[in-house]
Amino acid sequence: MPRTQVGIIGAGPAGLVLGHLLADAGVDSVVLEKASRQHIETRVRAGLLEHGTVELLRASGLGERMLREGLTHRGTEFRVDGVRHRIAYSDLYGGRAMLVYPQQELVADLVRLRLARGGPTVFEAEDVEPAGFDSDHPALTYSAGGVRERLECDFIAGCDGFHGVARESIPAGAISLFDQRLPFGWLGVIAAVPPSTSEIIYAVHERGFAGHMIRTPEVSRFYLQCEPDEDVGNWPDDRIWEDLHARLATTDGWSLKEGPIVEKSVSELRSFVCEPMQFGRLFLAGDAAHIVPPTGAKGMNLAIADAQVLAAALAAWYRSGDGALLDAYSSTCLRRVWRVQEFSSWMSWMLHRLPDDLPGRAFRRRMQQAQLDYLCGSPVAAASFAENYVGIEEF
Ligand code: RFL
Repeated sequence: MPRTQVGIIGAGPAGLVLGHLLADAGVDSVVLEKASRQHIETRVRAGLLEHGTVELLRASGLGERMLREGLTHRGTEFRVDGVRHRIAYSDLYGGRAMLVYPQQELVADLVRLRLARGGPTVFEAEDVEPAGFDSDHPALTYSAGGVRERLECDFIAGCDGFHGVARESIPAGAISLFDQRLPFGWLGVIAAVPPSTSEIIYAVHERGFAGHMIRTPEVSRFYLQCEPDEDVGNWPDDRIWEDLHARLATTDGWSLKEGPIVEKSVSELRSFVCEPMQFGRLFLAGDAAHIVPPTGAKGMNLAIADAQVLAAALAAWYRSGDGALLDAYSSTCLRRVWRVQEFSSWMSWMLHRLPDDLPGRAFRRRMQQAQLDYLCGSPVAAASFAENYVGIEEF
């Protein structure tokens, strides 16, 4: 019967970083991934890495290409009705910077390094089923190449994202789910054109929020606020460019470069947390346990932070049999998770056009204005933003 110490479901940032950190501590793992290697290495998602995430990847030798090719960022721009306000977050937070590096490139690096180290990894693992995690003998069953396999392990790490099986397999009464859907959607657009900015832009406009993110020197990422259930067919390329031009326009002659749109998709803005992030010997990490609205660019960073906490706890257990860190895993992670939820929610409510039928809309509208005035006018408010955006070290 195949056996490993930690069975990891999912080869996203959480599962792959966990596998590496465990290997560093001499703990074996097997990663079971539903999708193909090619699929996960080309799936476009996040791109902004907190200072702490970068330092972790650097220290564990996982960030060699990231450090070479990633783009260092030290400030961001809030564009309010055409007027620019730059927040130099690096200066406001001890010189710490952010790094722009596409998630799929990081995943590709982590897979390549894992395979080079001989880390067992099964791609296209179908019908993964966690079992026995309420006992000392958990197991994962799955199908590979049409054959049903069973993998015995000491622990299961559910790193299989929001739609995975791990959280679903926990008895409903054993966890509490906190779910909040925001009345905003994002049309995400990727265009094959160099960015028109050297720093990320968050634009507040009467038509709705617009974001100009950066991925690589050749490719630009844009977001346009839309309805949460918007049909992407409502957004032909011409309309996208027209709205980007309008919402990102400035009073000082800045211009937007256009190029071929290579991808567009709609996602709703949603907050979700599962408490606790553990049941028996099954531990949830990353999007499997929580998702945040993308506004604060935190999801991948939280996933990697969970992996770091879980790896340290498992390493301690294998080293000395001490389960204290494992017992504290959920509460340790949730402290950071809720801080990030609050920050991401605050940013989301501040930056989006409020739906016409939102109760108390007129009052909320004035609250938004007051928040923006404070953020753009007060160094103390800007410093608080900087600490949260770059990632609070102590959490
Ligand atoms: P992932 O990356 O979803 O990986 C989970 C993996 O598990 C696999 N899987 C299964 N494997 C086996 N059996 C099953 N039954 C399985 N079910 C699923 C999946 O195929 C997948 O490979 O979760 P992880 O590791 O927790 O990482 C989380 C991040 O991917 C996510 O939080 C971020 O992408 C969120 N996010 C952003 N985060 C940031 O930190 N900065 C950003 O700028 C940022 N921008 C974004 C984002 C997410 C977006 N989406 C998904 C809407 C922008 C967008 C558009």
